[in-house]
Amino acid sequence: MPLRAMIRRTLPFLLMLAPALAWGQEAPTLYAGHCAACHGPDRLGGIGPALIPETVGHLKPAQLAATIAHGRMQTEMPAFAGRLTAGEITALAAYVASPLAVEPHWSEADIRASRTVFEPHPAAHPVFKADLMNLFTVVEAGDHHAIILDGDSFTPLARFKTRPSLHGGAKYSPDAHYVYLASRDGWVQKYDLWGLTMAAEVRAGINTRNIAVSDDGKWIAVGNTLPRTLVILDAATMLPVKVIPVADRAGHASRVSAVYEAPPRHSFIVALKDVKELWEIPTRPGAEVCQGAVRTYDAGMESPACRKGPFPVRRIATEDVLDDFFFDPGYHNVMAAARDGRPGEVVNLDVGHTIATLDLSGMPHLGSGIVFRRHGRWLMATPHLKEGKVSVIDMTSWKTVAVINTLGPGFFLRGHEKSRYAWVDNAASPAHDKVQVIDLDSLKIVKTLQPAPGKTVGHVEFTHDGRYALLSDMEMQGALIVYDAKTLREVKRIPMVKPIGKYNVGNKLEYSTGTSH
Ligand code: DHE
Repeated sequence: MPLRAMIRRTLPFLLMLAPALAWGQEAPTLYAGHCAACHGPDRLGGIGPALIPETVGHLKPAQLAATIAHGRMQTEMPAFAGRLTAGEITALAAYVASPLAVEPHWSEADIRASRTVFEPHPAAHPVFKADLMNLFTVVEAGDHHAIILDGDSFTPLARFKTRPSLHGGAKYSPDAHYVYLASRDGWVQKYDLWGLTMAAEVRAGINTRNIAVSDDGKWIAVGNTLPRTLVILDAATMLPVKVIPVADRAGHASRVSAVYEAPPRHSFIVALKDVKELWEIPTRPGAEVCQGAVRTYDAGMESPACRKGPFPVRRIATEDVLDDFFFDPGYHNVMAAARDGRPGEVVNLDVGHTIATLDLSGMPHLGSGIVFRRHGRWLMATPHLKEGKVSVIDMTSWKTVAVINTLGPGFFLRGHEKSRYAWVDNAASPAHDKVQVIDLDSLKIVKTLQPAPGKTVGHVEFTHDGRYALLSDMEMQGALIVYDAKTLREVKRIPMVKPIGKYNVGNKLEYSTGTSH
């Protein structure tokens, strides 16, 4: 057999074997003996998170090995250092980060069967006196809990257990009755903010990017990477009403990068990670997709050529795949980019195609961007995940008008209509213990704060009135640090277990331009 044909024949077999060589033959047996009871025999999760690359792939092998060796304080995860050798721990760390041999299925029936509704029934009114619009949901990732915090007194009203690995923004129902939380493992939890009790939960996927709530509060869209689906849940029952396979026109499957609600359009907008399409999914009854546009018809007027609802998909061709995106304040345009240094693009949702290119080298984290007005113009600012800089873009010309150098790459940028400052972290750099404050008029850094030397700090959210900025010290023995947003002085420090994200009800529901939605 010629050499080339031999290589072609044997390569797939060698590739199949490669992970086994990396983790050693014994890893699956070690997994079955020590991990399967909590993380599932199929590695898809149980009381512990799924152990698959989609869930743990963002961790370095050394971080995974350290977790196996030393456990996770204040969680059920025990330390295995005494029971397993260093070699066995390294093999297990490689095994749990390796792809599954067969892609798992998670059907509508699986979703339905996973749903639990908890007693008691929905509260008729809030059981507390605190201002509903100034509550915060604070995620304590360290021991898988969330806190409902009164944003006036800065005291917790409730603390409850969540699914492990919550990720992405908490989303509120328009009447502020419920908060919805998503975990990387596909669990969506519905918590009754008025009654301060868990209402329901459902597993909508094996691995989820994020969720969005429709502007009328009736539907939740869940964007998955495993399986390649977008799931629409009925927010009242938390049961699936539609499972949409995510694939382009030609049938190439794709992971979802992110899904957001565009309120004036009454639509979900979905960015796709593997194919060059952006989707718009109208949520109102009677909405159809006709000749590439969303139209709403009265009953009896529908055209047979249209893609009918519920939840028809409008496909918009894009120049590139999209990892991250951001809306203009009118929800006419989407600013989007792949996270690989190629230029970003502006997709106009009204005409349904790309209208401009964005000069965004590096790895912009557009989902973390903010919008603000400066000298009569709307500007957008975004941090970058791989470079210490914030890019400022004019939302009329789509040109980058300033680049603000920070101490190092970070994740989040945050502002508020009533504050002249925006806060940016340096959490992915050696300066991870510093946050920097940008004056939005001069576009200069005016202060660098180091509230807990050596500790990682980041993710700011303002109170509803913009008077205070709340920052996370993200360590296990961490804290929520409250600053006066004008004087930039610390006013309170509340101990918490690795607090990460915090979400103010009023800012989210009123679509504050300084925060994520
Ligand atoms: Fe996130 C939001 C993607 C890593 C904490 N992150 C989001 C959203 C997306 C996203 C698409 C928007 C969700 C929404 O608003 O509903 N995050 C990604 C990534 O692609 C990335 C870089 C790699 C990955 O692991 O998926 C990533 N994110 C992280 C982290 O390592 C962080 C710091 C810690 C963690 O817990 O995973 C992290 N991401 C967050 C937080 C938000 C978030 C706290 C919500 C921000 C907000 O204020 O709305």
